[in-house]
Amino acid sequence: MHLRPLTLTALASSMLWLSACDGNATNGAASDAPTQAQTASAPAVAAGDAIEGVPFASTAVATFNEPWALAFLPDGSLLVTEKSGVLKHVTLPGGEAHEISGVPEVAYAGQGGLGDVVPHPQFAQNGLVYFSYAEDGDGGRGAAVARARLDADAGALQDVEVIWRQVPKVSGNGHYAHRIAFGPDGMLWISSGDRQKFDPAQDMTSNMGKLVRLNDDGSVPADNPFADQGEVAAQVWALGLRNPLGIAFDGDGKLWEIEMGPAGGDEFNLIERGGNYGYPIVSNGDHYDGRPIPDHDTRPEFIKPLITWTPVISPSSLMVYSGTLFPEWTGNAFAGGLSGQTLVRIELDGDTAREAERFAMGARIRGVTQGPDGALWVIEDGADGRLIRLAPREG
Ligand SMILES: [Ca+2]
Repeated sequence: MHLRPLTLTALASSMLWLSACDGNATNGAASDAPTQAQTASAPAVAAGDAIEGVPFASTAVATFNEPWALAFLPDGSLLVTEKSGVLKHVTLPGGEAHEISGVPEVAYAGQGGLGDVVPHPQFAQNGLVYFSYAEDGDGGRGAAVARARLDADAGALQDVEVIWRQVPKVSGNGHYAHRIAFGPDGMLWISSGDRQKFDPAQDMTSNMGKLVRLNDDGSVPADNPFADQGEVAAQVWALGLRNPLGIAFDGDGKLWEIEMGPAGGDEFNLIERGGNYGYPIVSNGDHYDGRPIPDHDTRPEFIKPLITWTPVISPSSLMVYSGTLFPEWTGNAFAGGLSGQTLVRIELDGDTAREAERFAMGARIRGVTQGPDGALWVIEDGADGRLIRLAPREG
Protein backbone atom coordinates (compact mmCIF):
# COMPACT_ATOMS: atom_id res chain seq x y z
CA MET A 1 0.00 0.00 0.00
CA HIS A 2 1.10 3.51 -0.59
CA LEU A 3 0.48 6.49 1.54
CA ARG A 4 -1.35 9.05 -0.49
CA PRO A 5 -1.05 12.73 0.15
CA LEU A 6 -4.28 14.18 1.37
CA THR A 7 -5.84 17.46 0.56
CA LEU A 8 -6.96 18.74 3.89
CA THR A 9 -9.37 21.43 4.73
CA ALA A 10 -8.37 24.13 7.10
CA LEU A 11 -11.63 24.84 8.81
CA ALA A 12 -12.09 28.46 9.57
CA SER A 13 -14.59 28.00 12.30
CA SER A 14 -14.33 25.78 15.29
CA MET A 15 -17.53 23.81 15.22
CA LEU A 16 -18.47 21.66 18.13
CA TRP A 17 -19.42 18.68 16.00
CA LEU A 18 -18.74 16.11 18.61
CA SER A 19 -20.19 17.72 21.69
CA ALA A 20 -23.16 15.43 21.72
CA CYS A 21 -22.63 11.75 21.30
CA ASP A 22 -25.54 9.44 20.77
CA GLY A 23 -23.07 7.19 19.06
CA ASN A 24 -25.25 5.71 16.37
CA ALA A 25 -22.76 4.98 13.66
CA THR A 26 -25.10 4.15 10.84
CA ASN A 27 -23.12 2.94 7.95
CA GLY A 28 -23.48 3.54 4.30
CA ALA A 29 -21.62 3.43 1.04
CA ALA A 30 -21.26 1.16 -1.85
CA SER A 31 -20.63 0.86 -5.54
CA ASP A 32 -22.02 -0.30 -8.74
CA ALA A 33 -21.80 1.65 -11.96
CA PRO A 34 -18.29 2.13 -13.26
CA THR A 35 -16.39 4.77 -11.45
CA GLN A 36 -15.75 7.84 -13.49
CA ALA A 37 -12.97 9.97 -12.19
CA GLN A 38 -14.11 13.49 -11.72
CA THR A 39 -12.38 15.63 -14.25
CA ALA A 40 -11.69 18.67 -12.17
CA SER A 41 -9.82 18.11 -8.97
CA ALA A 42 -12.14 19.30 -6.25
CA PRO A 43 -10.18 21.49 -3.91
CA ALA A 44 -10.92 21.38 -0.26
CA VAL A 45 -13.25 24.12 0.79
CA ALA A 46 -11.91 26.37 3.50
CA ALA A 47 -15.09 28.34 4.00
CA GLY A 48 -18.58 28.52 2.61
CA ASP A 49 -20.65 25.73 1.18
CA ALA A 50 -19.13 22.76 -0.55
CA ILE A 51 -22.34 22.14 -2.49
CA GLU A 52 -24.41 24.82 -4.20
CA GLY A 53 -28.16 24.89 -4.11
CA VAL A 54 -28.94 22.45 -1.32
CA PRO A 55 -31.06 23.49 1.66
CA PHE A 56 -28.44 22.72 4.25
CA ALA A 57 -24.94 23.92 5.11
CA SER A 58 -22.22 21.74 3.62
CA THR A 59 -18.59 21.62 4.62
CA ALA A 60 -15.92 19.58 2.86
CA VAL A 61 -13.41 18.16 5.30
CA ALA A 62 -11.03 16.03 3.25
CA THR A 63 -10.67 14.32 -0.11
CA PHE A 64 -9.96 10.70 -0.89
CA ASN A 65 -8.98 8.61 -3.87
CA GLU A 66 -12.04 6.61 -4.93
CA PRO A 67 -13.59 6.42 -1.48
CA TRP A 68 -16.16 3.68 -1.04
CA ALA A 69 -17.38 3.62 2.53
CA LEU A 70 -17.35 5.67 5.71
CA ALA A 71 -18.19 4.69 9.26
CA PHE A 72 -18.01 6.58 12.53
CA LEU A 73 -16.32 5.12 15.59
CA PRO A 74 -17.61 5.76 19.12
CA ASP A 75 -14.97 8.44 19.76
CA GLY A 76 -16.27 10.55 16.87
CA SER A 77 -13.45 9.74 14.47
CA LEU A 78 -14.25 7.77 11.35
CA LEU A 79 -12.96 5.16 9.00
CA VAL A 80 -12.94 5.68 5.24
CA THR A 81 -12.11 3.01 2.68
CA GLU A 82 -10.54 3.68 -0.69
CA LYS A 83 -11.33 1.17 -3.40
CA SER A 84 -7.69 0.56 -4.32
CA GLY A 85 -7.21 -1.12 -0.95
CA VAL A 86 -6.47 1.70 1.48
CA LEU A 87 -8.18 2.10 4.87
CA LYS A 88 -7.89 5.49 6.54
CA HIS A 89 -8.64 6.69 10.04
CA VAL A 90 -9.93 10.26 9.97
CA THR A 91 -10.08 12.61 12.92
CA LEU A 92 -12.46 15.55 13.15
CA PRO A 93 -13.04 18.38 12.89
CA GLY A 94 -9.77 18.82 10.98
CA GLY A 95 -10.10 15.85 8.64
CA GLU A 96 -6.59 14.52 9.19
CA ALA A 97 -6.37 11.07 7.66
CA HIS A 98 -3.94 8.33 8.61
CA GLU A 99 -3.52 5.13 6.69
CA ILE A 100 -4.20 1.92 8.60
CA SER A 101 -1.90 -0.98 7.70
CA GLY A 102 -2.88 -4.61 7.53
CA VAL A 103 -5.58 -4.53 4.85
CA PRO A 104 -5.37 -7.74 2.79
CA GLU A 105 -4.53 -7.56 -0.89
CA VAL A 106 -7.66 -6.62 -2.82
CA ALA A 107 -8.67 -7.36 -6.41
CA TYR A 108 -8.85 -3.75 -7.52
CA ALA A 109 -10.63 -3.57 -10.86
CA GLY A 110 -13.98 -2.39 -12.15
CA GLN A 111 -16.38 -2.18 -9.24
CA GLY A 112 -14.09 -4.29 -7.08
CA GLY A 113 -11.58 -3.46 -4.42
CA LEU A 114 -11.80 -2.53 -0.79
CA GLY A 115 -15.47 -2.04 0.02
CA ASP A 116 -17.43 -1.49 3.18
CA VAL A 117 -16.21 -0.99 6.74
CA VAL A 118 -18.31 -1.22 9.89
CA PRO A 119 -17.34 -1.31 13.57
CA HIS A 120 -18.69 -4.08 15.78
CA PRO A 121 -21.61 -2.87 17.93
CA GLN A 122 -19.33 -3.35 20.98
CA PHE A 123 -16.35 -1.75 19.29
CA ALA A 124 -15.60 0.33 22.38
CA GLN A 125 -14.96 -2.90 24.26
CA ASN A 126 -13.52 -5.22 21.62
CA GLY A 127 -12.02 -2.92 18.98
CA LEU A 128 -13.33 -5.11 16.16
CA VAL A 129 -13.98 -3.75 12.69
CA TYR A 130 -15.48 -5.63 9.76
CA PHE A 131 -14.66 -4.87 6.16
CA SER A 132 -15.41 -6.28 2.72
CA TYR A 133 -13.27 -6.52 -0.37
CA ALA A 134 -12.91 -8.29 -3.69
CA GLU A 135 -10.33 -11.08 -3.75
CA ASP A 136 -8.79 -13.41 -6.32
CA GLY A 137 -9.14 -17.15 -6.00
CA ASP A 138 -9.84 -20.36 -7.82
CA GLY A 139 -12.18 -19.68 -10.70
CA GLY A 140 -12.07 -15.92 -10.59
CA ARG A 141 -12.98 -13.31 -8.05
CA GLY A 142 -15.44 -12.82 -5.27
CA ALA A 143 -16.27 -10.70 -2.28
CA ALA A 144 -14.88 -11.52 1.13
CA VAL A 145 -15.63 -10.14 4.57
CA ALA A 146 -12.95 -10.04 7.23
CA ARG A 147 -12.82 -8.84 10.78
CA ALA A 148 -9.82 -7.46 12.62
CA ARG A 149 -8.92 -5.54 15.72
CA LEU A 150 -8.19 -1.91 15.01
CA ASP A 151 -5.17 -0.60 16.86
CA ALA A 152 -5.63 3.06 16.06
CA ASP A 153 -2.55 4.14 18.02
CA ALA A 154 -0.37 1.77 16.01
CA GLY A 155 -2.28 2.58 12.84
CA ALA A 156 -2.78 -1.10 12.14
CA LEU A 157 -5.30 -3.89 11.80
CA GLN A 158 -4.38 -6.86 13.98
CA ASP A 159 -5.57 -10.47 13.84
CA VAL A 160 -7.21 -10.17 10.42
CA GLU A 161 -9.55 -13.10 9.92
CA VAL A 162 -11.67 -13.80 6.82
CA ILE A 163 -15.10 -14.88 8.04
CA TRP A 164 -17.18 -15.04 4.85
CA ARG A 165 -16.75 -15.42 1.10
CA GLN A 166 -18.94 -15.28 -1.96
CA VAL A 167 -19.17 -18.67 -3.61
CA PRO A 168 -18.39 -19.60 -6.25
CA LYS A 169 -15.70 -17.23 -7.49
CA VAL A 170 -16.50 -16.08 -11.01
CA SER A 171 -15.11 -13.92 -13.80
CA GLY A 172 -15.71 -10.20 -14.03
CA ASN A 173 -15.44 -7.21 -11.74
CA GLY A 174 -19.02 -6.16 -11.16
CA HIS A 175 -21.86 -6.47 -8.65
CA TYR A 176 -19.97 -7.52 -5.56
CA ALA A 177 -22.33 -5.32 -3.53
CA HIS A 178 -20.69 -6.48 -0.25
CA ARG A 179 -22.35 -4.05 2.09
CA ILE A 180 -22.21 -4.85 5.80
CA ALA A 181 -24.55 -3.97 8.66
CA PHE A 182 -25.12 -5.13 12.20
CA GLY A 183 -28.70 -5.69 13.20
CA PRO A 184 -30.36 -4.99 16.52
CA ASP A 185 -30.15 -8.77 16.98
CA GLY A 186 -26.36 -8.45 17.04
CA MET A 187 -26.12 -10.42 13.81
CA LEU A 188 -23.85 -9.56 10.90
CA TRP A 189 -25.72 -8.88 7.68
CA ILE A 190 -23.98 -8.91 4.29
CA SER A 191 -25.47 -7.93 0.96
CA SER A 192 -24.06 -10.16 -1.76
CA GLY A 193 -24.48 -9.07 -5.37
CA ASP A 194 -25.14 -11.35 -8.31
CA ARG A 195 -21.69 -10.64 -9.84
CA GLN A 196 -23.52 -9.89 -13.11
CA LYS A 197 -24.25 -13.60 -13.48
CA PHE A 198 -28.04 -13.37 -13.09
CA ASP A 199 -29.15 -16.95 -12.24
CA PRO A 200 -27.13 -17.34 -9.03
CA ALA A 201 -29.61 -14.95 -7.41
CA GLN A 202 -32.13 -17.85 -7.48
CA ASP A 203 -29.62 -20.68 -6.91
CA MET A 204 -29.34 -21.77 -3.29
CA THR A 205 -25.97 -23.44 -3.90
CA SER A 206 -24.53 -19.94 -4.35
CA ASN A 207 -24.66 -17.03 -1.91
CA MET A 208 -24.59 -14.51 -4.77
CA GLY A 209 -27.63 -12.31 -5.28
CA LYS A 210 -28.58 -12.88 -1.64
CA LEU A 211 -28.80 -11.21 1.70
CA VAL A 212 -26.70 -13.16 4.18
CA ARG A 213 -27.12 -13.29 7.98
CA LEU A 214 -24.31 -14.56 10.17
CA ASN A 215 -23.17 -14.57 13.76
CA ASP A 216 -20.49 -11.97 14.41
CA ASP A 217 -17.77 -14.62 14.07
CA GLY A 218 -19.02 -15.68 10.64
CA SER A 219 -20.74 -18.85 11.79
CA VAL A 220 -24.29 -19.53 10.65
CA PRO A 221 -27.17 -18.90 13.06
CA ALA A 222 -29.35 -21.96 13.59
CA ASP A 223 -32.53 -19.93 13.12
CA ASN A 224 -31.84 -18.74 9.57
CA PRO A 225 -34.75 -19.50 7.22
CA PHE A 226 -32.92 -22.00 4.99
CA ALA A 227 -30.77 -23.55 7.73
CA ASP A 228 -31.79 -27.07 6.74
CA GLN A 229 -30.94 -26.69 3.03
CA GLY A 230 -27.18 -26.99 3.09
CA GLU A 231 -24.09 -25.07 4.01
CA VAL A 232 -24.45 -22.15 1.61
CA ALA A 233 -28.22 -21.89 1.75
CA ALA A 234 -28.02 -21.77 5.52
CA GLN A 235 -26.36 -18.34 5.27
CA VAL A 236 -29.20 -16.88 3.28
CA TRP A 237 -31.91 -14.63 4.72
CA ALA A 238 -33.37 -13.37 1.43
CA LEU A 239 -32.75 -14.02 -2.26
CA GLY A 240 -33.45 -12.75 -5.75
CA LEU A 241 -31.35 -9.60 -5.37
CA ARG A 242 -29.24 -8.03 -8.06
CA ASN A 243 -26.72 -5.48 -6.78
CA PRO A 244 -27.82 -4.54 -3.28
CA LEU A 245 -25.59 -1.61 -2.41
CA GLY A 246 -27.41 -0.38 0.66
CA ILE A 247 -28.82 -2.14 3.71
CA ALA A 248 -29.96 -0.36 6.87
CA PHE A 249 -32.07 -1.12 9.92
CA ASP A 250 -34.61 1.37 11.21
CA GLY A 251 -35.48 2.08 14.83
CA ASP A 252 -38.10 -0.65 14.82
CA GLY A 253 -35.59 -3.25 13.66
CA LYS A 254 -36.91 -3.45 10.11
CA LEU A 255 -34.29 -4.01 7.45
CA TRP A 256 -34.47 -1.90 4.29
CA GLU A 257 -32.49 -2.56 1.16
CA ILE A 258 -31.71 -0.55 -1.97
CA GLU A 259 -30.26 -1.99 -5.15
CA MET A 260 -29.30 -1.08 -8.66
CA GLY A 261 -31.64 -2.38 -11.28
CA PRO A 262 -30.49 -3.23 -14.82
CA ALA A 263 -31.70 -0.77 -17.50
CA GLY A 264 -34.24 0.86 -15.24
CA GLY A 265 -35.79 -0.58 -12.16
CA ASP A 266 -33.63 0.48 -9.23
CA GLU A 267 -35.37 -0.93 -6.17
CA PHE A 268 -36.10 -0.07 -2.56
CA ASN A 269 -37.26 -3.09 -0.59
CA LEU A 270 -38.37 -4.07 2.87
CA ILE A 271 -36.56 -7.30 3.62
CA GLU A 272 -38.64 -10.22 4.82
CA ARG A 273 -37.33 -13.41 6.37
CA GLY A 274 -36.85 -15.95 3.58
CA GLY A 275 -38.20 -13.51 1.01
CA ASN A 276 -37.57 -13.90 -2.72
CA TYR A 277 -37.30 -10.56 -4.54
CA GLY A 278 -37.47 -12.15 -7.96
CA TYR A 279 -34.27 -11.20 -9.80
CA PRO A 280 -33.49 -12.15 -12.55
CA ILE A 281 -36.96 -13.58 -13.25
CA VAL A 282 -38.64 -10.23 -12.72
CA SER A 283 -37.45 -6.64 -12.64
CA ASN A 284 -39.10 -3.35 -13.40
CA GLY A 285 -36.03 -2.69 -15.52
CA ASP A 286 -34.87 -4.63 -18.56
CA HIS A 287 -31.59 -6.05 -19.77
CA TYR A 288 -29.02 -3.59 -21.09
CA ASP A 289 -29.14 -5.23 -24.51
CA GLY A 290 -32.84 -4.42 -24.74
CA ARG A 291 -34.26 -7.83 -23.96
CA PRO A 292 -37.21 -7.39 -21.66
CA ILE A 293 -37.39 -8.75 -18.16
CA PRO A 294 -40.99 -9.29 -17.02
CA ASP A 295 -42.09 -6.67 -14.53
CA HIS A 296 -42.84 -7.49 -10.93
CA ASP A 297 -46.60 -7.35 -11.35
CA THR A 298 -46.50 -10.39 -13.68
CA ARG A 299 -45.24 -12.65 -10.87
CA PRO A 300 -46.92 -11.82 -7.60
CA GLU A 301 -45.21 -14.71 -5.83
CA PHE A 302 -42.09 -12.56 -5.69
CA ILE A 303 -41.88 -9.65 -3.29
CA LYS A 304 -42.21 -6.42 -5.21
CA PRO A 305 -40.21 -3.29 -4.47
CA LEU A 306 -41.80 -0.47 -2.52
CA ILE A 307 -40.13 2.09 -4.77
CA THR A 308 -38.66 1.68 -8.24
CA TRP A 309 -36.69 4.27 -10.14
CA THR A 310 -36.72 4.60 -13.93
CA PRO A 311 -34.70 6.50 -14.96
CA VAL A 312 -32.33 5.10 -12.44
CA ILE A 313 -30.55 6.95 -9.65
CA SER A 314 -27.90 4.21 -9.26
CA PRO A 315 -28.15 3.88 -5.50
CA SER A 316 -24.81 3.45 -3.77
CA SER A 317 -25.68 3.41 -0.12
CA LEU A 318 -28.43 3.58 2.47
CA MET A 319 -28.90 4.73 6.04
CA VAL A 320 -31.82 5.39 8.37
CA TYR A 321 -31.51 8.67 10.22
CA SER A 322 -31.90 8.40 13.99
CA GLY A 323 -30.61 11.83 14.94
CA THR A 324 -32.40 15.01 15.94
CA LEU A 325 -30.18 17.69 14.40
CA PHE A 326 -32.60 17.50 11.47
CA PRO A 327 -35.67 16.85 13.63
CA GLU A 328 -38.12 16.64 10.73
CA TRP A 329 -36.06 13.81 9.21
CA THR A 330 -35.81 11.49 12.20
CA GLY A 331 -36.72 8.00 11.03
CA ASN A 332 -36.28 8.78 7.33
CA ALA A 333 -33.97 6.78 5.08
CA PHE A 334 -31.32 8.44 2.94
CA ALA A 335 -29.79 6.92 -0.17
CA GLY A 336 -26.78 8.12 -2.10
CA GLY A 337 -27.12 8.19 -5.88
CA LEU A 338 -24.22 7.77 -8.31
CA SER A 339 -25.54 8.50 -11.81
CA GLY A 340 -28.32 10.52 -10.20
CA GLN A 341 -25.76 12.68 -8.36
CA THR A 342 -28.28 12.82 -5.57
CA LEU A 343 -29.04 12.29 -1.98
CA VAL A 344 -32.56 10.87 -1.80
CA ARG A 345 -34.75 11.24 1.27
CA ILE A 346 -37.20 8.39 1.71
CA GLU A 347 -40.05 8.45 4.20
CA LEU A 348 -40.71 5.12 5.90
CA ASP A 349 -44.20 4.47 7.21
CA GLY A 350 -44.92 1.05 8.64
CA ASP A 351 -44.26 -1.39 5.83
CA THR A 352 -44.40 1.26 3.13
CA ALA A 353 -42.00 3.85 1.80
CA ARG A 354 -42.03 6.75 -0.60
CA GLU A 355 -39.44 9.07 -2.08
CA ALA A 356 -39.99 12.39 -0.36
CA GLU A 357 -37.21 14.57 -1.66
CA ARG A 358 -34.17 14.49 -3.89
CA PHE A 359 -31.21 16.78 -3.30
CA ALA A 360 -28.98 17.69 -6.25
CA MET A 361 -25.51 17.14 -4.89
CA GLY A 362 -23.54 18.00 -8.02
CA ALA A 363 -21.46 14.84 -7.77
CA ARG A 364 -21.86 11.09 -7.63
CA ILE A 365 -22.60 10.22 -4.01
CA ARG A 366 -20.85 7.04 -2.93
CA GLY A 367 -21.74 6.89 0.73
CA VAL A 368 -23.91 8.44 3.41
CA THR A 369 -23.86 8.11 7.16
CA GLN A 370 -24.77 9.92 10.34
CA GLY A 371 -22.34 11.62 12.67
CA PRO A 372 -22.44 11.50 16.46
CA ASP A 373 -24.14 14.90 16.66
CA GLY A 374 -26.80 14.00 14.09
CA ALA A 375 -25.17 15.70 11.12
CA LEU A 376 -25.35 13.83 7.82
CA TRP A 377 -22.06 12.96 6.18
CA VAL A 378 -21.64 12.03 2.54
CA ILE A 379 -18.67 10.94 0.53
CA GLU A 380 -18.36 11.60 -3.17
CA ASP A 381 -17.28 9.07 -5.74
CA GLY A 382 -14.16 9.32 -7.84
CA ALA A 383 -10.52 10.27 -7.75
CA ASP A 384 -11.07 13.36 -5.62
CA GLY A 385 -14.11 12.31 -3.66
CA ARG A 386 -14.82 14.73 -0.88
CA LEU A 387 -15.98 13.93 2.63
CA ILE A 388 -18.72 16.45 3.35
CA ARG A 389 -20.67 17.29 6.48
CA LEU A 390 -24.30 18.38 6.03
CA ALA A 391 -26.00 20.33 8.79
CA PRO A 392 -28.97 22.69 9.11
CA ARG A 393 -28.31 26.26 8.14
CA GLU A 394 -27.91 28.66 11.02
CA GLY A 395 -30.98 30.81 11.54
CA1 LIG B 1 -39.05 -5.27 -16.87
